[in-house]
Amino acid sequence: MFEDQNHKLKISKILIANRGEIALRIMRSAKEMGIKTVAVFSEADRNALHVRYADEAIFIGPAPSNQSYLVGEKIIEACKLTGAEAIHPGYGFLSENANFAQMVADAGLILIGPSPHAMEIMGNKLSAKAAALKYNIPMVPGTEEAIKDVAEAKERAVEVGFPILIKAAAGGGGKGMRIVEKADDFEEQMQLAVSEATSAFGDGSVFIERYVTSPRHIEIQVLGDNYGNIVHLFERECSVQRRHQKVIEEAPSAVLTEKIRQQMGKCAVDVARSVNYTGAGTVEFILDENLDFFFLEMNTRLQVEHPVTELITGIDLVKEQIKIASGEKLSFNQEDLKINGHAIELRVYAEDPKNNFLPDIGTLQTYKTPKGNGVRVDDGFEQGMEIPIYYDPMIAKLITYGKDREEAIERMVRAIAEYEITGIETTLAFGNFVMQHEAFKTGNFDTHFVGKYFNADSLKVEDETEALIAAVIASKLFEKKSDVAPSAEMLKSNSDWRKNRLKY
Ligand code: MV4
Repeated sequence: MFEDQNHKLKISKILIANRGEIALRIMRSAKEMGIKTVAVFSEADRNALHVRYADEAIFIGPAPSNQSYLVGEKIIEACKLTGAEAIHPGYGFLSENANFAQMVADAGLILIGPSPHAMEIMGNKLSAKAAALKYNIPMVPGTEEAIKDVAEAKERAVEVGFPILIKAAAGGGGKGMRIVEKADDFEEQMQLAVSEATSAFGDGSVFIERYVTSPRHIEIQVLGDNYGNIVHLFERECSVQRRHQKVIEEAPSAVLTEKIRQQMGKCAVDVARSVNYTGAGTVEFILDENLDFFFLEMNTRLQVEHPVTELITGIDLVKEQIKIASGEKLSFNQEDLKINGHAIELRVYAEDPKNNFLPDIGTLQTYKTPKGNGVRVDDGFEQGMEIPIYYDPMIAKLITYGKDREEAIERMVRAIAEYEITGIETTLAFGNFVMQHEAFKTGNFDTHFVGKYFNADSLKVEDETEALIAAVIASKLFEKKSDVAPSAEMLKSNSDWRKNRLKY
């Protein structure tokens, strides 16, 4: 590390404290910037792509992440061994751990992310809301502090109006949430919520909010530098999710007006400002049927779905993170940022949508990614590799871009059809179902989309229809004794038929 003439701290080597697609994603931007990369890997990842892509790689322990990717001391030790000056934590693992952020600073290293203080405040929903109160940010009515007295809380619940939602202050991703329909159920649900929060987070603090029954989940990407400049990079719509696991995200949202977009963007910047936020972050809102929005929480990391924002803004978020951590000023202001076109991301999970999304592990016998105009695939595997059971079941992110939403959807349908994965079940067919669904196509959906419209039969019917169409075409061609009649070989499976159908 040295200071150049402009007194900017330059980073020459970054350690990526992560694995899979996000480790590769980060290394690619580092490489473009002329920065050397260090991978870390567990026993399960000896042959992983992120290890081969990096300039150097350090073994950090057994497969279970609590003995490898989650051990801060091992990560810092790997920096010392290799001379890496900075750490990019990616998402998950140590990325939102304020203690780790402090350890990194104490070791004289740079964490590519916000300050330990910002992480700590935003790591708790109550302190996050308290910080945001400094500004005029719309929030769902409820309690502003952790509930100590159940009777008092019940009075407040009656005031706010049922249904209400009990939330764990330390929670994330919907864990520890309980809906209470009526006052009679309050005490019981309260007890359950506290014990759930205690066992899940070691912190039984809960609070209540009015339950917004059919919200859309919309989040705003922000970037802040070390000189007080904070901008937003518009919204991502993340309503298509299943049990708090996002499956499809897009930017921009099909429903925001320019006015609401500006208001939400300003609120997001204010939330970030309330903790002097630096780096990339995401401010999460829910939006109700009247297009009223409410601040929920802030995620202090680079998110899985960041590519859709990159595609519509032309900004490389990882490069910006690195530049900010190096002490550079943001090179653009809010007025420089514009939305161009539309992007959609499908998370390709090793899960079987025909079988209640049961995780499906195994070997990628065939793995061929789609290509062509407007298609980006962020992945971390190749054909022949095994999906380890120890980590997140996401294999890849398929991202399409178009001049407008319709074109992005059409490209997604085409790219899904081109994507060939055998050996494991994936959420590709589920993605196709969503893309073809009227509610999705018209933009008329909320967080209940999956529960409302999808069941295992949704895909089986599609399979049968395809098989039927194939059979009808085959028999017609056979009747005509056409010399282009498909052979038995061509018809033996759906995927073979799919590959060959363009020929007739
Ligand atoms: C809510 C809500 C309705 N009303 N809060 C779920 C995850 C966490 N980040 C916040 N969540 C919600 N909070 C109030 N007052 C509905 C949800 C919610 C949700 C939010 C975003 C994305 C998907 C969701 C699915 C179910 C519930």
